Amino acid sequence: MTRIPELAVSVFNWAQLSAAQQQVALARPDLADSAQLSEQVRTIISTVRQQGDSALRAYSQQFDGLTDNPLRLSDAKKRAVLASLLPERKAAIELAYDNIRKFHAAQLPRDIAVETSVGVMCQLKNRAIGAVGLYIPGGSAPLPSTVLMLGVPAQLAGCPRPVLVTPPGKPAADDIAAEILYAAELCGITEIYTIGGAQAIAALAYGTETIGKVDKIFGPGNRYVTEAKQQVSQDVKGAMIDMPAGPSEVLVLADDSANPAFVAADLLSQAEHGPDSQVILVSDSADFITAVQAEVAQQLVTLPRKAIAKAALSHSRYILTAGLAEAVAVTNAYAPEHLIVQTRCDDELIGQFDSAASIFVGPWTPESAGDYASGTNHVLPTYGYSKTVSSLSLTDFYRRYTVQKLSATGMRNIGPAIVTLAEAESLQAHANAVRLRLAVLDNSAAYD
Ligand code: HSO
Ligand code: ZN
Repeated sequence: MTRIPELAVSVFNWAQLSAAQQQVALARPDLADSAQLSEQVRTIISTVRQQGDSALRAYSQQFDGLTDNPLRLSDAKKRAVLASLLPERKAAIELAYDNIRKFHAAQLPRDIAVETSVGVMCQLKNRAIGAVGLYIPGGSAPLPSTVLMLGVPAQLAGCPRPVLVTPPGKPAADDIAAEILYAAELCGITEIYTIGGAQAIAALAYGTETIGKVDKIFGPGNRYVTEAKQQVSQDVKGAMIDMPAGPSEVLVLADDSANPAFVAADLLSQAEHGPDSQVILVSDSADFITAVQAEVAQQLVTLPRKAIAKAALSHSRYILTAGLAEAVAVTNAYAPEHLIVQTRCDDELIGQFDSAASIFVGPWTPESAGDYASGTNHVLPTYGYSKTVSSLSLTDFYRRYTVQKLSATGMRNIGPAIVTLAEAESLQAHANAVRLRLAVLDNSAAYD
């Protein structure tokens, strides 16, 4: 007999809550003790800027207990680690790589050229970003899947310099998981550094003796990494970042046609990510919520990461709604990173969601499918940002710019309107730049 641990999960009856209570029910956890955290991160960044590699080595000693971090992973070490990769893991990484590649290749942005008036040619062009830094979390669960989610679009876009950083391994800094290295190899990433945390973000953003500066930094990380990304993105000399982020989250919307064991497993798969993960169940059936609670308690006991999952579940919520329309409204108000829908009428509901970052439909679509192998990207906006920020896509690895060219005819066609608009804004120099040209054209028929 397995012992079922006590889980104090709050069940809310939505219709009985005041507007203020509803807000509390959908509130995200407060982001850490920010003033102190941001000061610590600021210090780390400025130390890396001043002292470069030696600061990285010192932090490696301080945070990871490593006396001599070589920083760059050598080819010899990479080959040795890769030789240990199990064949079934290799095959699984290849399957995931293929699907992620297929889905992202279809997102290729197209250059456009439009003649807006006769003789006025406007173009929109896409060019891959030059150097991209890919942050792969280490710690309690190294994530080779994240290498694919960042590395595949970087490869498809043709970014000339993809750089991977990941926290050092144990007992030696360059003991990096073979799965991470194989995923990197498939994505054509050769520059790999064994550094993590805010110091790795600082090194990517500003460069050191060993690590060349990058233009944009991608990938998830802990509070320190997230804060460091925020700080370097606010400095013109720093680097751009992919998206703002908070702790990972899932909302499951299910009715009593769903399988409580499936739903419980889906909630737990998110809960095991970290103690601050958010897990929400919204259902119009009280009996179903009770059944899921029992399943969660039962499945939890067998999980190796039960302590983490339990911590996450302690601030998860079960919300009972009066019907599915209300369940959709609650979901839209929360704006989840991941939304799992398991109801009798999934297809009717899908069009009604206006703010989820990634939607998983029906009993055979766990979040794990998108986390690993279906092809969609698992780097997603959290913390309600999905109302306006999109999931990571191929276009994030490009910059867009425009090109325009007016012929003499084009200038004749739109010049007078430009003069009128410039005068309306009292910007005479703007008007003159056009007037001078129109005068030349007026005096000569030689221009077409
Ligand atoms: N659910 C995570 C991604 C992930 N899950 C990686 C397993 N490995 C955030 O979307
Ligand atoms: Zn996951």
